[in-house]
Amino acid sequence: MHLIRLSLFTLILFAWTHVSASEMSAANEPIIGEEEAVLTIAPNVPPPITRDHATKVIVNLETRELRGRLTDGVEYTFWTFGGVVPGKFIRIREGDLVEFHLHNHPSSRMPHNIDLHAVTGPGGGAESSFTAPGHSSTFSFKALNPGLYVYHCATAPVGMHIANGMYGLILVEPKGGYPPVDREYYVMQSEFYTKGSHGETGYQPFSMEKAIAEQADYVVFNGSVGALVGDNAMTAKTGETVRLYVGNGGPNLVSSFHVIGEVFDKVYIEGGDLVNRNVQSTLVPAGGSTIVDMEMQVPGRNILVDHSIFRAFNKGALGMIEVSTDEQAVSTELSTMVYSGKTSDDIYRPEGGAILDLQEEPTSRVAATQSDQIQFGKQVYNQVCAACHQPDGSGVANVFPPLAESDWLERGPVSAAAAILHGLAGKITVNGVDYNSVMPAMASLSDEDVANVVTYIYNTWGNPGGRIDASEVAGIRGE
Ligand code: HEC
Ligand SMILES: [Cu+2]
Repeated sequence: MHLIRLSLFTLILFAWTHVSASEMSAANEPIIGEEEAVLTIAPNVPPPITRDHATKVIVNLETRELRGRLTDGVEYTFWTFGGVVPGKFIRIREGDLVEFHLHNHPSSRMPHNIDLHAVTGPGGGAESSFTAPGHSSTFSFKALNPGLYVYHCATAPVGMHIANGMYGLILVEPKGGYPPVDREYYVMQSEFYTKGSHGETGYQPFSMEKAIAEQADYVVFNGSVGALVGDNAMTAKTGETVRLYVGNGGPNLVSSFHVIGEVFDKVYIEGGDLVNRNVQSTLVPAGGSTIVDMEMQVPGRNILVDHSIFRAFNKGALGMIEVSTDEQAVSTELSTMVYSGKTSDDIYRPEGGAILDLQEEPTSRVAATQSDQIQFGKQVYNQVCAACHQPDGSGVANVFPPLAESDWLERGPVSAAAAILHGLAGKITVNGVDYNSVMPAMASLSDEDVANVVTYIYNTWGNPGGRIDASEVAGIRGE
């Protein structure tokens, strides 16, 4: 009895030490030899690691501030890791000891540093790597966790360093490696905030205000508009498997990463171990990553987008994978079975034939009585005014003045109608509170609509009553 209990105890003890030993093994694995890391420029990825042991890897990365093309006709001063945006791709193996050398080019105006999300240690290396222009810093770390990680500059103001292009990816391959694929590419999304609006030509400085407001002018893959389009497109042949190492530098936006015309066969969610299958769009957080695998069965152009779709078609978040037919491969026949292309174009005649004319809703309602005016005016209010002044007329503190019990309305319906037609700007006082903002002119509203909405607000929320009609509004419009 005693003996059994003892052996049970040793068994548990053995299991416990065994588990913790395998957890610790990345830290304890002996380091054999030394090599210099091969760093690549996007969309290229360094070759897979074939070593079956951990080694000491030397990484040399240079920060540099360079003027370059953001889109055709638009120049920007990029702050870079390795002279490129996104920064150069680093590939190591789980258990490796990395000796990291960060060099800040003498022409830099700013100090820089690096926070690698793969690092276990304070600031991900940020403190130890803080480097003045014309200096180099060295620190070492052990790659304990496999996966795909973002690195970025973390020098204050951090947001500004990231917004200017200081981010990239480091891949820590698991001990056994990832399953092999035919082609691997590096894609990194990010946004730019410029003084001028999207497309405004010339040199564009960074806009801190827009970055804080998260109003991106450009959302791009690989550092500029068109970096993965046309001659720069990624390529593959039918029947091949393509893996994308995808990162999001942000600084603010979360990407709804999607490839038009493909389904991700596998997604290594957030760049970690967990594999999801058969995914259409996958989220890539700012400061996060994902790995996606696709088999390319059908020839043609596959378009990479952030499926927050205005970013793709209006701000630049577009890329391409051109898939050409591999004539040798049997897959040609297969591909036409997977997708036929257009096989016919016929006339469509629905039964009954006649197409109903859509009766257009009258935009403007002519009201015979004051109570009709109030009723129609309420609809105009809810469609046009409520967004700012709120459905109950209470306004928004310090921004939009109230219309409910507003003493400003003592000026009379003519003033209110004029404010709607011509807009209202500059300081006004409503119920003792100052507002200094702008109400846009809403001259596209018809005379009836303006008359009705003014009559509505004057007869609602405890306001003094009164009315104005369309002919009076027409007179104010002409002023
Ligand atoms: C885009 C937001 C916006 C919309 C839409 C808007 N307003 Fe305003 N409105 C304002 C702002 C801002 C002011 C204060 C302007 C200033 O500070 O000079 C204002 C002021 C007013 C005032 C005078 C101040 C008060 O509180 O009595 C009236 C009356 C008014 N709006 C009526 C309307 C009506 C009616 C509509 C719909 C037809 C409308 N507004 C739509 C933003 C808006
Ligand atoms: Cu920096």
